[in-house]
Amino acid sequence: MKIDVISIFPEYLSPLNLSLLGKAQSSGLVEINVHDLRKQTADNHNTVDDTPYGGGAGMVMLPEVWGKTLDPMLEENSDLIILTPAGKKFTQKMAESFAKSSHLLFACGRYEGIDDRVRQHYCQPEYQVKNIRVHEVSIGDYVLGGGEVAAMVIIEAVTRLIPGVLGNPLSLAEESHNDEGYLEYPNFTKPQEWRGIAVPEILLSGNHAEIAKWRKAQAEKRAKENL
Ligand code: JBK
Repeated sequence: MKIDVISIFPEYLSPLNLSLLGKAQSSGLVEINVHDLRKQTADNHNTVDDTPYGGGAGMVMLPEVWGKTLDPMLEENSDLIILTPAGKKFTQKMAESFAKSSHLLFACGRYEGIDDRVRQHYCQPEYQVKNIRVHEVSIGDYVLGGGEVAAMVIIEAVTRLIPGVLGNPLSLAEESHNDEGYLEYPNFTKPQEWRGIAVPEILLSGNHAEIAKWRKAQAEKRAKENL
């Protein structure tokens, strides 16, 4: 899978070279390139934004600098992902779908976002016929300084689903067949008693059917409490 990330703070994305993703890159399973949006600016000040038409607070990113940056990167069969608090909420289902793509391109906006004509432009039929899909995605209802961290969240969730990226493929199989509530039961390891608190008896019983039932009940209880 090829991943391009466009940002005015490319250094902010350096964690992508660490850990699991660093290994996935050296092994050739994933190729990540981070691009500086300011490389395509036309003026001495490297301007990337301007005041919004219609007034209001903040600044809006200029469409032309995005167009110049994206045009040469958008080859056939690409998913352009625009990070915005107004986007569709990111889910595991979306991660599974993006994991099947050959090319993900993340547009990280800063300020009040990117001029909407950028999205409109790449949604046009000439791009659709090239199998270029545009997605506006949000990782949650809170205010971030920009889309960089959101892009990293999505990249981590997606790349670990690529065969060979995860160290232990068994943990993937377990997640998928348990689907939703897979991480939601409480976990325990050694020692059997810690600071006066014992591990629930059932987990020491060796009765796998009863353990599965107990975990499901615990997960449901937690889900209710966290509503
Ligand atoms: C937020 O993806 N997001 O969730 C996001 C992207 C850019 C700015 C934001 O405030 N929430």
